[in-house]
Amino acid sequence: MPTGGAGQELGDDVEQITTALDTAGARIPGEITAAAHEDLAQVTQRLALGVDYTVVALVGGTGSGKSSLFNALSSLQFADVGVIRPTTSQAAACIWGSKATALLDFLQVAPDRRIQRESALDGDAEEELTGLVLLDLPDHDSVESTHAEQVNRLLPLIDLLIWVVDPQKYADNVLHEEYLRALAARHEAMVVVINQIDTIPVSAHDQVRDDVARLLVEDGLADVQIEMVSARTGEGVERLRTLLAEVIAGESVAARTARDEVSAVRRRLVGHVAAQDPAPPEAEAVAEDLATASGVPSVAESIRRAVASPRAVALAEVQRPASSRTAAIRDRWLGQATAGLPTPWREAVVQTVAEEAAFDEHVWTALHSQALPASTDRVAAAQRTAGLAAGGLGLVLLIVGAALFSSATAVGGSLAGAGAALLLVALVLVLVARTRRRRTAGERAEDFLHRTTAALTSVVSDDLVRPAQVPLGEHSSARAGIRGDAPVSTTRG
Ligand SMILES: Nc1nc2c(ncn2[C@@H]2O[C@H](COP(=O)(O)OP(=O)(O)O)[C@@H](O)[C@H]2O)c(=O)[nH]1
Ligand SMILES: [Mg+2]
Repeated sequence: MPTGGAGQELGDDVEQITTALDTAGARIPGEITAAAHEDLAQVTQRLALGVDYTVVALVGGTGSGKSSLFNALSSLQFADVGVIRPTTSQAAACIWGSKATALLDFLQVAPDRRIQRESALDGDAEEELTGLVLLDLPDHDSVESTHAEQVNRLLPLIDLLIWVVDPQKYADNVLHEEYLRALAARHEAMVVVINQIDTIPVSAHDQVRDDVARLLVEDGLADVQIEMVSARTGEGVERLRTLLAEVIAGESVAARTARDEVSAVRRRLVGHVAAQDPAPPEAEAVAEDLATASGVPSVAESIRRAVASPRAVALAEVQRPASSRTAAIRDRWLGQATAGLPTPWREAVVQTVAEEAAFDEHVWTALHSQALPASTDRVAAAQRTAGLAAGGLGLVLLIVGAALFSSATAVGGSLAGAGAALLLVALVLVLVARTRRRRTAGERAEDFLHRTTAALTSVVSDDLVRPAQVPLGEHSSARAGIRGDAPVSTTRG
């Protein structure tokens, strides 16, 4: 098989879909998977024959000049021409550029009926025909049942059917042959070649062509191209070779068929994966919902107020959320984590995450195990106590100093001064204590909120997110493989 090209690409496609089916496993119904494998096996078979060839077959009645044309097109004297043997009972093949062994084996062309056109010897002249497999088929009027079978194998692989007629007998052996009509009906890429035009006068050419065209129209083959050639003189052979080169430049029927089969397999599978990969919410977001449901924000607020206050205030406690609340939060997460998934995939996700009761228990354990902080800042409390004491003492000194002022001015003045200074110190201490309490309050509330949310996040992570990642990841790669947007794993070349 030639490397690269459509064959390599389609082989990668088959591998990609096969891997996707393996990944999906039972999440795609067994009969669907089995049918897909069967279709892919057929594609593989096609690929084994090679899809980068262009198969051109010469058909027509005995003596029309198929074998002669085969020789003219290949510039070889390989096919048996009628003068030596009246009919060709065995197919012959000329191959340009490769051996096409599997293909010719499949078509039951005997090894000694194959000839290879070595492009190396021919140079550029034959380059444009590389990949061509030209077949000289057994004469259809000598066809036995074994040959009919050969033709049936061949038909789906033919890229161009060259129907050879001669100017004398075209009317009876072209269009009134059941066999040829059947061939034509099943083949859209066809050209009718009127051979042996050297045997009729040039003046009769148009007449013959018009007659054949009319008969083709009558048979519903109006679009078929007509070429006039002479295998003997070589007239028109070059035009035919140009036509072959054009067919070769396009994609082969086998490649197109394999591609269609691959697309059909993809189409049948695509409904068994989601159109989009679900995007479950982050664990942090779910943890915040759980925290709200358990009153965590109000507990944090009560911590802030209690610690900030100089008086002793009792802290609020975390409430166990109603199990219906945790169940609803779990359900909502599951809904988003399985959005658009076909049932078997959704069930796979549902089965892998923690059950309602377990989740509810884990949430409570996480909440419960978060210790509440102390409601007072000791340093701030001490600062405040010292401040109040200094304030009291300062006040006493001020009063005593004021009382002594008239009798002992100097002593009274100093006492009052000291008292005023102490009051100032007291004020500073009380203010420092208040600032410290507020800062500590903020820190402790924040810390509690943070610890609790982190604990809840790991519950959500352990119970929901992480377990679901397995089936969701498998779905994602199966989906990509089925749709054909997964990166190709094999190395090319
Ligand atoms: N004059 C002339 N004779 C031809 C031409 N092509 C084939 N023949 C002859 O027609 C006879 C049958 O040719 P052959 O190639 O064996 O036809 P086949 O039975 O279709 O394979 C042979 O005697 C050929 O020499 C042609 O273009 N001109
Ligand atoms: Mg022949």
